[in-house]
Amino acid sequence: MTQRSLVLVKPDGVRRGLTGEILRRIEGKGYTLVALELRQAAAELLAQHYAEHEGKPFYGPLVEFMLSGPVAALVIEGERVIEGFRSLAGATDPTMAAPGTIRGDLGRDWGLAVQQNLVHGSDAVESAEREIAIWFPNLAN
Ligand code: DAT
Ligand code: MG
Repeated sequence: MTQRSLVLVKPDGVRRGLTGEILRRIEGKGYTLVALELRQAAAELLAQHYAEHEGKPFYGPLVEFMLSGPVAALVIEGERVIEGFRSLAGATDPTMAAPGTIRGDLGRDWGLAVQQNLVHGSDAVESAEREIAIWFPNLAN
């Protein structure tokens, strides 16, 4: 089942120069890049992107962090890419993320909040469609 997923290299990943390493893992796995853009996200776009988390205690700090610098926004495509990328990314908390994953190998947890976990990846077909429409309206079907 070929799918598309919306992936973000978050500001910590771009700042730390890990964009290439993260792309290497995605391409190495065999997923195809459909879109790739370095972008300073606007607050309104992030509010749409993180609408499911509005009202949670970490929402404010999360949006603030995502505004702190450019993100690399990607659409990737491949067989079961939605769960496949989440598997590459590892658990949300970098300390708990398995070695071998992006967050497990490269995530930093000391003195940082959990939200600085390098990457975002869509978690379901519906959220991928919603997120691709937000970030890349030209690609929306
Ligand atoms: P994921 O990014 O693994 O899909 P999520 O959708 O539950 O995780 O949360 C979105 C982001 O919000 C996550 O990447 C980091 C941040 N976040 C989640 N839970 C958090 C918490 N308990 N404290 C601080 N930040 C959190
Ligand atoms: Mg999520």
